[in-house]
Amino acid sequence: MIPGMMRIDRQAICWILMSLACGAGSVAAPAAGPVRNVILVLSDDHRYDFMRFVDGSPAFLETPNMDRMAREGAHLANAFVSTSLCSPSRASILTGQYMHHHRVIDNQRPVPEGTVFFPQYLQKAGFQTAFVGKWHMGHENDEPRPGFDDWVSFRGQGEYFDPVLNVNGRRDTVKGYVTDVLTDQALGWLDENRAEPFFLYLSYKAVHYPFTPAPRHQGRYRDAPIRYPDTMANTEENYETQPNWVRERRYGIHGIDHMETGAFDNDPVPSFDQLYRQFCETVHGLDENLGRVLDYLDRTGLASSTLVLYMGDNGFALGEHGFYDKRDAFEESIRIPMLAYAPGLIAPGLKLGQMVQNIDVAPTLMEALGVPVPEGARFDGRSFFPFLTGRSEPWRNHILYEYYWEWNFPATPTVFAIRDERYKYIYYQGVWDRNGLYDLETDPHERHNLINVPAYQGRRETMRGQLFAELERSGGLQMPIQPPKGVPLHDRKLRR
Ligand SMILES: [Ca+2]
Repeated sequence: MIPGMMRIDRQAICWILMSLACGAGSVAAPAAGPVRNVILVLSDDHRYDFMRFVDGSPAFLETPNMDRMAREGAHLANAFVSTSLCSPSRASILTGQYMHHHRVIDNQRPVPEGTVFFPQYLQKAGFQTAFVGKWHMGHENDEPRPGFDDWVSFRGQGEYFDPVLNVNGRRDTVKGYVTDVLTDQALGWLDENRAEPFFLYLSYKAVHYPFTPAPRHQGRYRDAPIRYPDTMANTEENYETQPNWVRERRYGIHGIDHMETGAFDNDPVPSFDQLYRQFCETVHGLDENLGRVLDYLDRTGLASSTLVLYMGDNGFALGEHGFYDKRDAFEESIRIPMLAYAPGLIAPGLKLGQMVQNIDVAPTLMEALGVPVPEGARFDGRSFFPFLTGRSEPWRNHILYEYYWEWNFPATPTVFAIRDERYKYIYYQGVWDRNGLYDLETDPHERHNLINVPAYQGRRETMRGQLFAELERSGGLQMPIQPPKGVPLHDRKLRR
């Protein structure tokens, strides 16, 4: 797209600096990793289980390309975020750090100065880098960010149709459906920059609310039957053991009784069924575009030298616990879809059960590309690359989760959680009635909170102790308090 002098100059300077660092007369060797190139594909709010090949996926949903990635590559079946919100999770992907380190704590404020994104390391190592799509860290700013030779983005959430794209500093309206448009931009960049090695970050707006399918897919699942989650109904059985805030969230914009309504109690509530089907139709268009990327790699021969990692930025509840959002630490919120595709490197049909997280992506992709982690870089995550190539090594047996209460969306409290392969302990800062403890094996829908069951007191104490010890060691007990900014949404409405 922009073969400009800027890039050439920057790369040339990098090579000179690297040569100097290696001693007079020597030339730094380009990275020689297991793969030459990486395409990181991110989607927004795509649930981990809304891929047809996954058990529990809606039976009518068609995702042939995600199915293909799983069949011909790897499915990371236990992938999680460390915080379930767009901007903080994106910052964790790009820095390899927990939110309590990178300090992108909400969707409104810009990234703190001095933040280093891992594509900056790739750039220094001689890779061509490009960003295409939704950035969403700093709401009003669509300007190029550090780490990318080429840049295509838009402000904040962007639009589903005819987006105004900032292409390397120049704004233009591009006609079309945003998922198609972003794929066009990404493939256009590949066409012009096929000189390897490269790193392309393709970040889709889909499936974020308002779920908007491509016109060609509108109504595709019009008559599809919906299987409602077990925990969706407003019954005592569903809420008896949960903290009060869980039931209360039903009555706000992140609950199914008032989701996405206007400011007044009597504003009409959209049809849950229709939203559910539109979500699926939007996923279908996302899948179709993922297929365009895979087909391009096959057609050009790049497939043999390129790793494609597909993932979501956070989960999304569609009725579970009466919720219609993310942010919380229940499974639908913290799990993400993740697929890796690299023919010749990743064995077809590989299914990985290790618990991996968004903070692992940066070290993983750097290892894939053979770029050493620079001294002074601080990754909280670890590379899971060895697992993709069939190697085994010791791995974590639990993950940490954090979310800070937001002025603008007050229904969900501050959350700290620890999840191992069977149990999850959730601590709510400032909530007085009860915390959470779930046995995911006997209670996968997290309906029965065991926090006050005497037989589980030992486990509760142990997990809480471990959670706070690890947070303290990591510096995660210093929560930033920001001055309120923007409008707090009047979340609580009358019961219906
Ligand atoms: Ca998101």
